[in-house]
Amino acid sequence: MSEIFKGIDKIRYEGPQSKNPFAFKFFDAEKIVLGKPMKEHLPFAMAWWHNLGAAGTDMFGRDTADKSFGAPKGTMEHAKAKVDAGFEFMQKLGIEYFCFHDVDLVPEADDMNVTNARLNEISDYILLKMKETGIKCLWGTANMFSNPRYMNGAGSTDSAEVYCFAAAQIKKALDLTVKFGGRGYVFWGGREGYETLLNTDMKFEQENIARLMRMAVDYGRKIGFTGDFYIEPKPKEPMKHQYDFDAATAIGFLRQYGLDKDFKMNIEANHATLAGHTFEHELRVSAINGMLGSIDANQGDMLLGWDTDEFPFNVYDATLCMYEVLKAGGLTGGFNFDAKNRRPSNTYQDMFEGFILGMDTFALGLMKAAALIEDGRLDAFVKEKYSGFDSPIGKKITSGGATLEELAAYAAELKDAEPPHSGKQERLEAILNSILFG
Ligand code: XLS
Ligand code: NI
Ligand code: NI
Repeated sequence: MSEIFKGIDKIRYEGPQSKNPFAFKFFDAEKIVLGKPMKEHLPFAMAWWHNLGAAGTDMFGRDTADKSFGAPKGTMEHAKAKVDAGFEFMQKLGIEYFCFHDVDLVPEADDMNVTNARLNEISDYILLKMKETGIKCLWGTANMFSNPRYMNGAGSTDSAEVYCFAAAQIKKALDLTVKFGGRGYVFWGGREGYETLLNTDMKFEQENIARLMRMAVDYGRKIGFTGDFYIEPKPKEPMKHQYDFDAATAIGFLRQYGLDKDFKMNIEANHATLAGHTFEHELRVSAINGMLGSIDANQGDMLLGWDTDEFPFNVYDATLCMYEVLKAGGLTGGFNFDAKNRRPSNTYQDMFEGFILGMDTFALGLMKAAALIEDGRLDAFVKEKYSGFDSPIGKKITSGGATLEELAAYAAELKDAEPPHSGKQERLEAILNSILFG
């Protein structure tokens, strides 16, 4: 097999002063941060669909990039060329994981049995490459949103037959995930939502989605899948309203249907902002509920209202993300770059530079978040902020032993409460800046 990305060698760490576009400035895999090498804090993954598939087609124009990798598109030869390209790419960047949808791997046939036979063939080939290189699978998923049969939903469809096809795809994608030893299995419900309530039985649809997830858990556990199932929340796009709106909504859904022991969240930065939240908000909500699983590391554009899937370069966001991750004790999953080059960035070099940018941004975020924790001023402020609850009356409240009557009597005795404490937001933001740029 010949080299595909000719002229690009293994990407190495050269340090912040380097002007070499094909070197890491901040990601230094073996560098120890808070007692662990960077690469263990940051298990990066390549998204098969964007990196090996997306070639620039948008609503207004065709491909701008050549992702044929020397083979005609829509053939098994091309599917194999993508495997070769993907593994060469990951090896050159030192990326240890990949994520995939079933239909990212092979061209989908009209007959599902043919698609499945193709999946068997390609997964044998991928497995070989995995053994050869030591590269692992972060998570797998089934694409239940592109095929027109899912226009009314997959788990939320109005057709029992379509529902069976969704089940069949999940079954196969789980087989593949287990075959690859994947750490997780993702549900992203792109078509699980509605356009108008006038034609929608929301309760019926949500119950059916839960049944499908339950069947997936039962089957997965039966075939030896020990990893986590993930919901990847997103409020909208392609549907006007998607049921897994945000982490809080998805967690409530999982608890309602008894799925919370098997599922965690896969939080995507750009989905958080579409939901009107910050990335760190979604991470905190997941973490305090014990459900922070994995991350789709990308970045949106606040001037645009859709999922632009950009490579992350915003160091503030990456720092605040890594602050949440470190405080939560790390991820059980990893950092999947669910990101693609901008349409005019259409060369092989751009593919590498996108990942270098993203990996360096998260490496910076990790180091800055570690510095914030070591500095301790933010933690100390938050601790002090609630210290009024260390008083006898405060302890009575937090231990759950207080009654309304008692507290009302206490307030009546005081006549007036102490003056409210300053939130000191500006001081804390200044600390953040001094750690980032000091
Ligand atoms: C789309 C989602 C998708 C999932 C996997 O917005 O981010 O790419 O990560 O189906
Ligand atoms: Ni995603
Ligand atoms: Ni997305």
